[in-house]
Amino acid sequence: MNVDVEKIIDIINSISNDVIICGHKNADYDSMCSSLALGYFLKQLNKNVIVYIEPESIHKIKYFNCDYLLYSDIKTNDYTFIAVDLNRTSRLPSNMEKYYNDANYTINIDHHNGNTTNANAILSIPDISSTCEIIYAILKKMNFNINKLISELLFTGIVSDTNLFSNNTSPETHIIVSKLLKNKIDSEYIINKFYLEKTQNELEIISYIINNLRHENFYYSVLDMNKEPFNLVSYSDISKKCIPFILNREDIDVLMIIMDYGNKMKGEIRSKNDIDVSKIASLLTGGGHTHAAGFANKKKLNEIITITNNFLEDINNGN
Ligand SMILES: [Mn+2]
Repeated sequence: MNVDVEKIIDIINSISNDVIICGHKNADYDSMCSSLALGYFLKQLNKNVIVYIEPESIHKIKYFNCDYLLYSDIKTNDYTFIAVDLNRTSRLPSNMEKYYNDANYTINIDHHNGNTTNANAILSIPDISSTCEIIYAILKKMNFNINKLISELLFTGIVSDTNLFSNNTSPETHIIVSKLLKNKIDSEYIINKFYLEKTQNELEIISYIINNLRHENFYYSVLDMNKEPFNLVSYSDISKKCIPFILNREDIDVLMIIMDYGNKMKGEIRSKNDIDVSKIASLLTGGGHTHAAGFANKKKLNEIITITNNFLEDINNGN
């Protein structure tokens, strides 16, 4: 059932069992930080809550000192499962899907197009910058004290999902950010640490893509994910820290980075024009936003290229 912010507040207030919060697999900062902010908030409401962060990502959130919120072992049978920042249950970490399916009640809070989670309560706002911005709206409406920790978490998620305020923002996003900044958060550190700073491997991937771009109706590059440096960088870091850099090239309007894992293909698509790449992603078993989307399938490379070329040709022909 689709609900609005007011209704989700009623639902959250009425939770009397345990709570498990989980974002999408290959989590980015919007997913992790919205989970932690919501977890912290529910803890203040005296709910028994745990947040699941994939083990390989836990080091990324050390700065926030939220270890006490993290999942260790799930012993409860009576719980509400809150899935954040995802629009399909297949986007959950694979070990968490059964916890979603076994939950007494499911809540989904998200901002991607085309929600298919079938959660008991779905708060889906596709035109908003980030799940962190939705969490802000919920906390604000509940008159919850947005302290420094919450401000840092929400700021980090918004920076990550908007590519440092370059896309998907609204006037409201900037108003919210200005309020978060008033809590004396170290925004310079956060922007550098979580967004601008790159590892040597990330820079090598950027360099590889720049030198191996192919062009048909769109620009694309194929990464062999079983080889270095590609297998040394997480999917979300390739997506959030490397791809925006490539998209800066002035003549690139539509960009696809195809990641070949041998047994499956994954891809990230971006556009700078009015082409809705979530439509391309849905043809390739995926989804996302108008200007940023992703997919995963077992198709051959040439099939992926052909499907995308055909879609873009249809648009060029005005169909
Ligand atoms: Mn997000």
